[in-house]
Amino acid sequence: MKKKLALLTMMAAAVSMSAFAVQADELTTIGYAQVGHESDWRTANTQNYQDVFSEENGYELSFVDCDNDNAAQLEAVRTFINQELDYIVIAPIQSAGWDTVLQEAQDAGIPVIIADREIEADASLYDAWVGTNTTNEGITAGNWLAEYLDGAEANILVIEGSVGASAALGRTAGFNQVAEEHEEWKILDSQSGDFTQDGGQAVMESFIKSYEGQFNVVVCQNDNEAYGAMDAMDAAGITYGVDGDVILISYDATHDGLQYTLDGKINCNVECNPIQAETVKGVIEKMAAGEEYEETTLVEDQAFVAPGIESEYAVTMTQEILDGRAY
Ligand code: GYE
Repeated sequence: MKKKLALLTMMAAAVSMSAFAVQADELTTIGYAQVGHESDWRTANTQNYQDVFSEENGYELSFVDCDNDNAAQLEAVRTFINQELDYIVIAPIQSAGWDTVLQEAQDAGIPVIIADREIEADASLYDAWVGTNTTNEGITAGNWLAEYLDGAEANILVIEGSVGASAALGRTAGFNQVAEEHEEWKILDSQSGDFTQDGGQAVMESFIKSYEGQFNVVVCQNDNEAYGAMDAMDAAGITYGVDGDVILISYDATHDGLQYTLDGKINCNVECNPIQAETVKGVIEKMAAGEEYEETTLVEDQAFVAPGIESEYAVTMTQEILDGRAY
């Protein structure tokens, strides 16, 4: 009896293995060259891709954390090409330098979707783009500040994101576009904090050494930089937020960033939505079915302000809003 049972068990295993093998063959292979792990935003974005491009959803995700290393990202894309994956998704660390590797992917017949950030490459070199308009985010931050200051003077310090990243370039360009309309504003300095908390703290410490007592606005191009700037200002006894001497503006509107906004520590937080994988999956599914698909999909953003602030450009934070956030 035991022998028969063993034989039946082996046969069942063989059937399930062959079924698995068939299933494995049917999985759509996706290469995702991710910027890195520099921020809470990035963590949320990575988790979103891992949740959406799962085996149970019919995908095999080859995920590479490129650790904000541009050479590593180009190498990851070339590896995807050599592995002949079905689709390649790139969240580009840098805006520049993509033409050659995109041509290689196109020559290999592998569709490429650029996600999150933008690149300086002809649109004919990739198949679709899904991301946010960071220039508009900068304009929103500037418009809110103008509304909040209502003609008052501003001496502004800016902690920029990673050098060469479209998210930093866009937010800087958008904010500066509004700043140019206000002769009562002066941008005292603008330096990169690499989208990290350590970077934000180091730049803020340097700013305090150079400009203590001269500034009343700090703009951080993401929440993690804002946390670092807050630590530096706390250490220097500089107050910020709705009850402080310094107006603090941040971007990303991640959970903790919105908690600080709800608490009045951050005056205005301009959202940049990291939940983009479902949209990318929708584009890929249309490509696979040979259907028309959107070559450009803008992920909607909004802005939030601390309680007590009413704004044409932003929503006033509440606990209910915070509790309802996806990230
Ligand atoms: O603002 C930042 C992340 O590319 C929009 O990169 C993204 C930016 C985001 O590190 O937190």
